[in-house]
This record gives sequence, structure tokens and C-alpha cells, in this order.
Amino acid sequence: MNTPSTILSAIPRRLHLQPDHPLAITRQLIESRFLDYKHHNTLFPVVTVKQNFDSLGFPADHVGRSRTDTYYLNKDTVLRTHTSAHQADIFRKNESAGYLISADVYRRDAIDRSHYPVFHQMEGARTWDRESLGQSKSLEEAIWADVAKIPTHSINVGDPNPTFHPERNPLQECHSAGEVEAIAAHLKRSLEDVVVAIFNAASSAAAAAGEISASQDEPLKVRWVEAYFPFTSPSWELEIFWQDDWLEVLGCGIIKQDIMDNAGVPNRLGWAFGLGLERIAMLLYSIPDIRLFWSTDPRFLSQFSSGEPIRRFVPFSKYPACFKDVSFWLRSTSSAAGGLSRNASSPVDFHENDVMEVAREVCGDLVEDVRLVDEFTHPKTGRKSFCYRTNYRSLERTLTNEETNELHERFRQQLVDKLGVELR
Ligand code: FA5
Ligand code: MG
Repeated sequence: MNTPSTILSAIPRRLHLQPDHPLAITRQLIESRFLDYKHHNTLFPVVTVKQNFDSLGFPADHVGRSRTDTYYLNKDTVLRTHTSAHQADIFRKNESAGYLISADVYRRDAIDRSHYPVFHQMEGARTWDRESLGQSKSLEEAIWADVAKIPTHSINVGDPNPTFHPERNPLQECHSAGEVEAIAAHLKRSLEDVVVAIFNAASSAAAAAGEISASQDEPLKVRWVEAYFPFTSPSWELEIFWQDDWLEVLGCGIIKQDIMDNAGVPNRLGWAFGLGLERIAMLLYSIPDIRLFWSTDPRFLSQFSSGEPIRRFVPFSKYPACFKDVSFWLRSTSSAAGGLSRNASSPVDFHENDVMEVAREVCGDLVEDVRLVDEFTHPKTGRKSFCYRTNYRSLERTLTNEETNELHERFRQQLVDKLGVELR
């Protein structure tokens, strides 16, 4: 068990289901582009290691399985790290050709304005049954006929790579090139349709706020890049150009046929995607900090309403930041007995995510950012030292000096108590 109570207390929040919450509105907006799909929105986040990893073909040594990355409840049970944990179960039920799953997911991760240890994903999949097609039609033709039903758009989408590539992004043996071209076209067009719907809503919001329409000012820039997931091949990611950089919003690909075979539906084949709802909602509403989604402050919540057109989020005043540094020596090899020792073979058992978690535990949402600012290895003893800079800032009020001093003192002490480091 490496799951703190603060993480467990997020489970009942179910932000994606709260009426008028921006994540719920974003979910509904995307769902409206997939009306004939079955929508699953209440799947429980506690899943087995088998569901989260084994059923998807994660290799035994994949880093995602590690205790530094995943919250375990016991050795066989985790808080799901992605909505893909439910793929095999839903394929086995075989209730509909297409489905969406929206849910909370949990990952030990960095602390900054776009990362939070609990976030929300939407998974989608669409499959076709080889057997149910009439003799007259090939699978390829049937899929292309479905592609033609997806609304067209006029945005410029970068897609420089071939649909599959023998080394980088291989075709599965059981699929023909033509089938994969058709499925990939259906997948990419469906997701581009979502992005266009989001962008149109965001542009109207910008126009309503009296800003130059985003579509006149800066045209939507979107691109497909090659990717890797253990459970799809070929695989891609979709990136959107936002605030001067490419932002990854989703991963997707052609479902590995093993998953279908093991789920008792060997005749079905198709695509799946997983997107980050916060990433899309931040883009849609111009929400600057991922912690805001957890706020119960009416100055935040009152700005969103599902019955009305999307309006840009108007930040309430930005409260002052307070930066504080902590420097420490890692435990040396000889004293590696206590603390969080997990792996006897690694001389100094330290992972940055442990620092992040101590910060979250002590400071909750009063910490905005934790960053490594210096790293040093003693030339004689070989001991390692790190310096982390913490930015304390509340989204809702000005913190007093006493308060930040006290938080920082507790943070330092917990680093010693939990990680066994030596403060400098
Ligand atoms: C996955 O989780 C795969 N399960 C996606 C998938 C599904 C691929 C089905 C193929 C088929 P990834 O770890 O890249 O992939 O996360 C998917 C999306 O979740 C990212 O593109 C991003 O939008 C969002 N995301 C990931 N980590 C975070 C985070 N810490 N905070 C907020 N959003 C995140
Ligand atoms: Mg990714």
C-alpha cells in the first residue's frame, strides 16, 4: 500500500459527473460527437493489476507498474492509472460497436500547473465485426462507408508519417494494410471532429469575451505523431498548438488483436483512444492551473453552466507566490535500511515522485510547483545532494508568512521522516 489518505479522499469527488463542473461540460461536449456510442461514466476506480496492466499486454518490467508511478492498495490491486483498464471487460460484454468511458485516474507524478495526481480521462473505442458483414461487402468497404458519415472539416492537420511503418509503427499480422488504412481514417476523422467542435466552442467564447476570434487571429494547428502503447499498433498521438507549444491531448491506435481474442470477440477489430479531459477543458475555457478543477470556491464554480454557451474563465486575482528551497543529502548506501527502501539492489533508493508526494501530503493545494533547481555529487564521498524549489501559493487567498514558514518546516521534516534524507 502506497496510497495516502488524501488521494483516497478524491475518490468520491467524481468531478466529471458534477452538474455544471467544467470537466462534466467538457465530457458532455465530446459525448455529443459520439451519440450512438454507449457511454460509461460510473466505473469504480479500484481495479486489479490484471485489468490495469496484464490484460493490456504491459511487459512485466514496464515502468508504469512501478510503485514510484502507481498507487497500490495491495500487491494485486491499484487505483487505475488510465481508463484503458476497462477495455477488456467492455469488449467482453460486447454490447455496442462503440463506447466511451469517462473516469478519474490516479498517477504519482510531478507537481506543476498541468499535472495533478488525480485527473480525468475519456476513453473511446469503435470496432467492426468481420462476420456480420454481407458477402457482397468487404470489411474495408464497410469501414470506408462509415468514414463517409463523419462530418468533414477544413482545418489543416499535419500528418507527415505513413499510417504504419515496419519498424517504428508496425501493422499487426492479422490485419491487412487496407483494413488499417480504413480504420485509421475513421479514428483520425472522428477525433479531428472532436477537436474542431472544441475549438469552435472556444472561439465563440473568445469572441464573446471581446477578444479577436481565435480562428481569425491564430488558426487551429493540429498534428498527428507516431506513438507507442503496449495495447495498440500502429499507435498515434494528437497534438494541438497552444500557448506557443505543442500540447499532447490524446493517445490512440489500432487495438491489438490479442485483447479481442482474450475478450472472446476474435471477429471484432477496430480503434481505441484515451484523452485527458483536463487538458481539453483548460484549452476550452483558458483555465490556467489544474488545481482549479478541485476548487469549491464559488468564484470558480459559478463561472460554468451546462445550459449556456461556453464562456472564458475569468481568473480571480492572482495571489502572491512564495518560493522556498530545501537542500538535502540522500541517504548513503550504508544507512539504506530504513525509510522507503524498496529495492535492495539500488544503492540509493530515491525517486522524485516521493518528494512530490510529501509536498502534496503536507501542503495540499497550497503548493503550485515543485522543481529541482540544483544537483550535486560530492567529489570525495560520492554522496548526492538535491535542491528543490517549492512555490507556495493559494488559488483563493494570500498566505501569511507564518503559514508558509510552517508549511515549509513541516515539508522539510517529513522529507527526513519519510525519505530518510539529511537536510543541509
Ligand atoms: C494513456 O493513458 C493510454 N491509456 C491512452 C490510450 C488509450 C492509447 C487507448 C491507445 C488506446 P497517456 O499516458 O499518454 O496514455 O495519457 C493519455 C492522455 O491523458 C494524455 O495525452 C494527456 O492528455 C492526459 N494525461 C496524461 N497524464 C496526465 C497528467 N498527469 N495530468 C493531466 N493529464 C494527463
Ligand atoms: Mg502520452
